[in-house]
Amino acid sequence: MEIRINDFGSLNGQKIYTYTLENNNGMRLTCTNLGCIVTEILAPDRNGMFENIVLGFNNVEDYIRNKTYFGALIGRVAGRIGQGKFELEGKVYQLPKNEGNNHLHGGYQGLHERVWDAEEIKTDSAVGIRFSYVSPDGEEGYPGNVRLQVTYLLNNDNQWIFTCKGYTDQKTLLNITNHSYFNLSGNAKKDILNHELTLKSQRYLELDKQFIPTGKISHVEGSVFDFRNSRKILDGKLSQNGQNILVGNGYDHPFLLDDHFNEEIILRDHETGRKLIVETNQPCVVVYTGNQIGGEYQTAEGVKAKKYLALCLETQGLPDAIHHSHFPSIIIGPEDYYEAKTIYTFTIDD
Ligand code: FUC
Repeated sequence: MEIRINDFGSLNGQKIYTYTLENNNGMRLTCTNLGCIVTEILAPDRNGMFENIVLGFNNVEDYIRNKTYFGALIGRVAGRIGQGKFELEGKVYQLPKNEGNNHLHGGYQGLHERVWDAEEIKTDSAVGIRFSYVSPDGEEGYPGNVRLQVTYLLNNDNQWIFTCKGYTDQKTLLNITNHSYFNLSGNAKKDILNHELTLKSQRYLELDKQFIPTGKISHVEGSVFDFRNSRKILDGKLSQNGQNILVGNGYDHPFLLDDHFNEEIILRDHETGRKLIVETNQPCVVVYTGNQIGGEYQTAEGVKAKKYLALCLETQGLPDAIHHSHFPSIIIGPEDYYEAKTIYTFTIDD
């Protein structure tokens, strides 16, 4: 196992590096100190061929220019906060409205655009990086000095283990995710419409026209939101369900997870045999099928941006939780701390 460090450019005078973690099976995960972005994951197909299975860019400028959040750490609060406004301890906070009338993914310069400190980790069974950052009181409108520690480990079981710990000196909101866009075909050769997804989830959140949860929790039974026995992403594209049409003919929905650390999320590409298992302590996964990907940019492999080029499996708390008292709370205070953990296992279908 080894860690290789390379120059990746700079941002406002701060040096940006890539850290390539490689395990004994030849699997590789590359990340950077810019926004804890995962830029590349090389995983084998059933013939042992290693290809990149996430979307990324090959330079810092593209990451800053294109607001796609490829592979980035998202926070302080992932997802949307209606009108960017909330009340905490009797005080009203107005966050930047960076998407229409709402706040999205931590604001204009969320955690994905911050330069983090990085420290190498080497153990008997894993290599990794521990990223740290202190988000000052008032950053992007949020209260409290928040100390964050993000760890990415790659072990010899072909697992990427992502943990995020957060401590605050004042009551605040915290809901962090990693925004990797997966495409198991390898080097984004094909779109993800034939990828098959299995979810241990009976319920999902209904969205309004601005993609904010209405508060209604719907049962998946009898709809294309039922992934309990697996289904193709294509079903969501073809669906006449108003919820699929609303988000651009696909999925951009939070699914409540019924189980944890028990293969609750599985993504498969039958053609290459690649299988990704995602397990988490977080209450939900936002399944976003790349309905908004497009524009004048290309991925690191030179693939032109287009709809359904990849999909995100964002493990997190429920979006807009601060406005819905029946959603699990995302408030943390100085007396407690935040800890999110997600394990991604890259394997091959039998
Ligand atoms: C996901 C979606 C959003 C947005 C963003 C880039 O988290 O929920 O709709 O497009 O990614």
